[in-house]
Amino acid sequence: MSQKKKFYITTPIYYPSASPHLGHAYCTTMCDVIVRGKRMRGFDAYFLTGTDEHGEKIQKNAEASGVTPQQFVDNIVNNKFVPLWKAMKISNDDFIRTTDERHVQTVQKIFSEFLKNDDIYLGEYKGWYCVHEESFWTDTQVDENHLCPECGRPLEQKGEPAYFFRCNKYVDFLTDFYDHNPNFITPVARKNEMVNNFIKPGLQDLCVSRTSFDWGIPVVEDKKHVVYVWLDALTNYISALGYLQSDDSKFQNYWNDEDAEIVHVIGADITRFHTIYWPMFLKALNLREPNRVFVHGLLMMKDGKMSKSKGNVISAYPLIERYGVDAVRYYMVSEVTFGQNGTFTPEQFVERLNQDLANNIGNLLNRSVSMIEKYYGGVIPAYEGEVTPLDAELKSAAEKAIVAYEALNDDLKVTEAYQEVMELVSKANKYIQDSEPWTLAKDESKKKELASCMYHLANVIYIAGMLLSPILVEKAPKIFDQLGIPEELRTYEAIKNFGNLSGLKVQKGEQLFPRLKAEEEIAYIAEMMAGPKEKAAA
Ligand code: ME8
Repeated sequence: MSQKKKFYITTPIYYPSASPHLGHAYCTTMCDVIVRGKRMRGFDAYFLTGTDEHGEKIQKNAEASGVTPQQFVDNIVNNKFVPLWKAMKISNDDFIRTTDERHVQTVQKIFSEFLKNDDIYLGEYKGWYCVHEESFWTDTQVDENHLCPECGRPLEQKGEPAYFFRCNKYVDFLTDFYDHNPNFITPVARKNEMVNNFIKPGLQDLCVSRTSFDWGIPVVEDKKHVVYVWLDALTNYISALGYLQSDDSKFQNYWNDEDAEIVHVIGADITRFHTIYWPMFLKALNLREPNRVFVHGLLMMKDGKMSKSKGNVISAYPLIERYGVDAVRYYMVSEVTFGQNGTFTPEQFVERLNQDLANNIGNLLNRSVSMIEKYYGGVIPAYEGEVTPLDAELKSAAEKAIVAYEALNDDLKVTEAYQEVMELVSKANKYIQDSEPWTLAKDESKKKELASCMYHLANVIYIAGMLLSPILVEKAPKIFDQLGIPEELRTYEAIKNFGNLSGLKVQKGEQLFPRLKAEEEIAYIAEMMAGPKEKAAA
């Protein structure tokens, strides 16, 4: 049996009602950075994303476009989502669509199981319904203006026969589960919101079927009903692994094993569904719970949340085209602390790339490779241990950075983990200033110090390049090329062994992180935001 630690990470499955914007790309990219980090460290990691294709809203959008719902979602998924993930270099292992037959069958079997066990009953639903959010709200959650508490749109009163999931049967389980798993919902403020806003006031049974539209998974036992979208949608996390299907080996490997770490990454708008109903469904199925639901913040624009109606939606494409995918990935990880809200501005985008990539890592690489060429004909001098106190300090900082990086990443403090790396890079730049290799080079008696300085610089860039490789998917290999790192040393385990690089031949290549002309680029992005252009699918 494999000894590798198992790790399963998911994004929300997005609605293919329109093209994905920078916010969707943000969530998917953060998950990609996390999973690449885990794979790099030797985990048996599995990454799922996909699309949530049923529901009234999609049906209405399709009607408005004069196509069938299936044609409508096929078009958006194949021409917008899949190409964007390819362009962002997203390394998902699977892409689940809720219209996939495998998913449909699993949902129907789960529904039948719930009916059989009396977890679901037929009743009459009356409530305030938001078409946009596809959720009902109770009287106590809606104020006198009858606007959706989530999106602010007008709600409609609706009544219809519907099946309900007996939430009350599982409330005690849930509160007990929260108590015993304090990290289940992170950041913790989100847990308090759930308890105070939904659980304490008394949880109503959840509507799990609808009859007023038919774009959904039919309830086998009662064909007038389609499965209401949240039971359908949440099930994706296990249907994609083969739960209740003939081949459930992935389910057994990544879910049905208490030692597998399972993480759902979501935005705050869907916390209720993932932290209240999903654990209840799993309990009713007698399945284990995920380890964590990580609620990330929103990427906003200066005038608030990105939304089509505001016309402030920005797509990742034009940014990737102009600045490269690594720049966009790096910006997302570094600018917005994972778990907090952030605002996209052209000024901060350009500033971030210039400060961190051009001035910090780019500068360190250029200076170091140039000096190794100048003083040693491009050959990294032999590692002779730490010759000066400055060498010792730098090496110790590098070792500490690796340890901190692992711990922060394991705790999903992704932004902080990469800040550690950039701090190491800053220290290496300062080390050059403090060591003054140009002075050492003039002094015959300082040959040892100069060689050691060059060696330490190369080794620290190597470490930083590896730690940044989950973000800089294109540039990290080019950093290694410039340092002349052979394939067998391009592993995470290898960087833990300081002193591997003696005698390697560096090779100055293209400028990997050119400095952007701030004014020009800020104007360019601002113009792009004013009239977002979208690249047609390749
Ligand atoms: O809610 N900034 O799909 P959805 C950051 N189908 N992230 C953002 C964002 C922004 N401005 N806007 C959206 C659904 N997101 C359901 C999910 S899961 C079983 C079903 C991200 O297309 C964020 O992760 O509305 C949010 O939770 C998700 O997109 C919502 O995507």
